Amino acid sequence: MKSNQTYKLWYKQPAQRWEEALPAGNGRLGAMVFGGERRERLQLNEDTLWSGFPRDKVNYDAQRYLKQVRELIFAGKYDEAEKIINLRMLGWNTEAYQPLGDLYIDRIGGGEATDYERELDLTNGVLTTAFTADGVRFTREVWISEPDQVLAVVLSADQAGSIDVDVSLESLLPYETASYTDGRLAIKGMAPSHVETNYFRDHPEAILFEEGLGMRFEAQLKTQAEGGEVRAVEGRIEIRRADRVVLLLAAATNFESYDKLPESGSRRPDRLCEAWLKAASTWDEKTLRERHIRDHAALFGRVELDLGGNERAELPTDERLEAYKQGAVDPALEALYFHYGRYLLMGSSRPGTQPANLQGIWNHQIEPPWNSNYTSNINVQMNYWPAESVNLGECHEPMLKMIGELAQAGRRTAKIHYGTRGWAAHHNVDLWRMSTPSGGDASWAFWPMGGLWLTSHLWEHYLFTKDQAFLRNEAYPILREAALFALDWLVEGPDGQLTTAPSTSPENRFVTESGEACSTAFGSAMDLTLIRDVMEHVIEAEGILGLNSAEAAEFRSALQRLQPLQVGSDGRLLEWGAELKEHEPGHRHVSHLYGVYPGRSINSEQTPELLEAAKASLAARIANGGGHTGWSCAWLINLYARLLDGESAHHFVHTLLARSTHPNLFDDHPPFQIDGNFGGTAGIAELLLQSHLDELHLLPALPSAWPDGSVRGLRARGGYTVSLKWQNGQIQSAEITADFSGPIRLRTHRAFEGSSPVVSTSSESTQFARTLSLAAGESIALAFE
Ligand code: FUC
Repeated sequence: MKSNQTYKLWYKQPAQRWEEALPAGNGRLGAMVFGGERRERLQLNEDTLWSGFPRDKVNYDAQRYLKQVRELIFAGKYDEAEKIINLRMLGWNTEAYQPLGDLYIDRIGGGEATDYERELDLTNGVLTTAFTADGVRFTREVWISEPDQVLAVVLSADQAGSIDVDVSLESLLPYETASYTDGRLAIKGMAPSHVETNYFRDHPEAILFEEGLGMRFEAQLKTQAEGGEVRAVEGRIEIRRADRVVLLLAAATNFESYDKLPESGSRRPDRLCEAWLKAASTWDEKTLRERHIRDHAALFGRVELDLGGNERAELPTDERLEAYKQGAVDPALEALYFHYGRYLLMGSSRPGTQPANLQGIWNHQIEPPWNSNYTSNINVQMNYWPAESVNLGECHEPMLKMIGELAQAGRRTAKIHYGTRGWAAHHNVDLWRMSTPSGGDASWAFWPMGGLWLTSHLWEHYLFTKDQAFLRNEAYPILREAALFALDWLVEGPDGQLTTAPSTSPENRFVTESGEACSTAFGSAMDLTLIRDVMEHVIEAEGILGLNSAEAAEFRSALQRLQPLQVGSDGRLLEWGAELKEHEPGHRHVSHLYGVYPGRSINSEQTPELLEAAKASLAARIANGGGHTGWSCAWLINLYARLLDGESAHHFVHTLLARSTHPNLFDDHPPFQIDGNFGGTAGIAELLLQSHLDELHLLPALPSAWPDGSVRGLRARGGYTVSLKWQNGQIQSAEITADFSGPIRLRTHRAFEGSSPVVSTSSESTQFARTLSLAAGESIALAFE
């Protein structure tokens, strides 16, 4: 197994806890593989298995208070306004993503295991566990196939007749088991009709089961053994003296659509499982494996990052991470983390599946942290930050589809809660596309801007693909309605400018005059940035599509009157519309810096003063302890990349890995939350290539920790694929392939054929740029002088 460790996570012992197990997934079906010697555990997930059912969560009372709350805010009575919001204008929490069950493989008889190894090979998506017992070498392979929609476990041994195992399926949810003489095993179960938030353990029945309301699920397993005997006994399969065993598992729920009660539909999990198992069984094991690898490698193999220094790959990943924490220099571990982020996105988000939630698709708890939902005030967006740039554009699809569904569901929310046109979503979303505010506190729950932020993903997908049909038919209508919501949400402030009220800046608070912590004011920088962006995107989209709607004129005039971002007396960017003292100066959210990243409206070319203010805000946040959760740290990497500060960015790459990473390289908020993995992956790409300012900036912020390296296959806005090589911190070669014909401006730190030096207001080093024309499909290699 030890050959080519570059793309492997590997360990010398089985996982003792869940965060040491290794993930497999095909976007829909997920497994955490523990690699136990005596007892193998595969903890299983299916991405539609959630608690709850479609139900109306709007708060019909909310709008009654809107006018009064606005008046209080403009009178400076922020805490009074917030009390009313908390009491009257919020809603209920989301439902929770559920664990499906566990597949156990118990080894019967035999002695202690030695020479143990387990690994995950990112290149082919196959997990392998191997050990020796009683002189026999046992090997187990696991993969989850996207084309065949099954999980496969292959048990083999180097001596005939040595496989003696019992196979069983269990679930934490109520279930029944059936085993069949032909070696089939099934569990049928039911999800809770509701999981109530119960952080304080004060709810006597937080997990509720109601017949007809909870979703149904089923998992079926099929056994194929060579040699030996297979018997079905009381809920388990006994396999004795086999030479080789293949277990195929399929799983499904009766979920059909976010707005349909599963029980009322016609989707039969049993039939789906049977059909998948039947179809997968038509392939022999070798073909099944090849079909999986072909599919996996086609996506995974598009990008290759080499940051050098691969010596430490000889260490097991947990020991390697430990050494890194102690100060070992290991750029190849950072590259592995990048590749792992790509693997995780492929594993948790494929066309037709649900989007990656707070834990991707991997969850073992009925009451997971924050319901393992879609948190849309940073987290679910961060999950998709790398999607386009690391060349996994199709993995973005589930997110884009969810935004479309939210745009439907969010119309009632916008109308009933706020009396506006368009659609709105708030900071928490679930399988049922909840778009209303959650319960709790205004600081997180009152944030009708979630939908606006989400729409930036539609726009970005267009920018990267230039897919006009997508823009016309999918993105534009949703963007337009989001902008209509924004238009109606804007109010005239006392100074006559258009602003937002009530307005929060995700989850931060300020101190009121009476000394209380409060989150509700007007005109937060993030609100204003998101509103400006969405209106500009609609106007731009109309230009591209040759449309000229009446609303676009309204958007234009609103943009003229929109309150601008402001710089405070200490040179920092104001987070709210007035200069307010922060309650937690090192807060983990840096929402006011949205325009630096993931947005682009704060940049050195167009808004240099705001950029300076953003830098000052960022420095102050960090000086006060900011960036302390995994995702928060990952955001800092991306921000510093955009500030062209590779050294600071790398400092946070290091912090993310050293402080916020589990032994299986899952991000640790704490607890496990997958956004940091994706944000880290996006940040590493952003250090090597940027394209947000209508040009390709090659190696914009290369950290000195990566003096020599190469990257192949990154994507840039405009439809470009880019490969780069560098040595001693200097770019050596660049190859750019264009999907479309047209001009392209290139920029980098070293002169190349035909380039001229660039005078930049903010960058400290000289850069060189040139505009050239490429034909569709054409590749060019730059020659450096
Ligand atoms: C946001 C963050 C928290 C956490 C939660 C899931 O509310 O502020 O840190 O990540 O989402």
